[in-house]
Amino acid sequence: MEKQKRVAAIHDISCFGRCSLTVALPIISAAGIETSVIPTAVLSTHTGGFTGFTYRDLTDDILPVANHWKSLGLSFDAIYTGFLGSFEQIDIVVKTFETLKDDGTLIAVDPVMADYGKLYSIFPETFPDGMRRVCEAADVIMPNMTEAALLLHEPYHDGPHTEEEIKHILKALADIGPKKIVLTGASYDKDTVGAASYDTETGEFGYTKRDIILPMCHGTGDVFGSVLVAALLKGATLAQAAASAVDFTVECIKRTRAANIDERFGVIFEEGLSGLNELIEKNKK
Ligand code: PXL
Repeated sequence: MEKQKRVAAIHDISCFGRCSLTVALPIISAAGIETSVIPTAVLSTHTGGFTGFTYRDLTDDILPVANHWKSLGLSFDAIYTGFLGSFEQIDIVVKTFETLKDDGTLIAVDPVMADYGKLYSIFPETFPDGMRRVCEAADVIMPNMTEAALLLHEPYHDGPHTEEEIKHILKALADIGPKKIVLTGASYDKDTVGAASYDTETGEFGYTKRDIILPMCHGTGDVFGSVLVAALLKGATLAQAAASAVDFTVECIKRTRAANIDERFGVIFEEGLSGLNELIEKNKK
């Protein structure tokens, strides 16, 4: 039997609302990958649309956890990080990569900070440049269109986009440092949206699109990122992994829309878990 892969997922725990660790842990585990966690903060809910949430900062615990793991000689096939709770966590997360990575570790960064043309109000204007430093240390990044614009200091506009625009953004993001780029929310016409990818090592550009389903649901970025990381560790190419992430996420959105639940409650991903490995394998062909 092939040796089981191991991921370190470094995100907050939003206790209610299905995002960050409450999504990454079940999804990556369902793909058969051991998932260790470093919680960066504990919140009663995520910050998207809820008010009055509690926030327990765990910034001071991140490096001690990493150092303890290092002392145990643990090694990781990937380190996956997303929403960072404070500016201070930026340098700490980069230090954590340095502490835990070895030659075979894939550093996957979702630069969660913005959507629909706007930086999340909880973050200072200086945050995107900090997030750019985290991306510099990554092997694969997965920004949405807004995050890409902020990382690149380029203007944002709603879709549709031209193919030249998307290729320009993918290449400019690769110039930051990561070898693999997945750009979500890339749209070439008004009815569809998808994920565009660029692997600088193979030169392959990929694109998977689906019909737009409105309104948008919360937590889809973390579902997408978790499937992407799982599929990459299962040997998918970047374009194949992005296709699995799109397929899985769209099924979650459809279920959630059909159930007509509050859009802040995250997406119904649980029903898709038992078919995740099959989906990843199907897209590898
Ligand atoms: O889904 C990203 C995310 C993660 N964690 C927290 C958030 C968000 C997005 O708003 O608020 C706490």
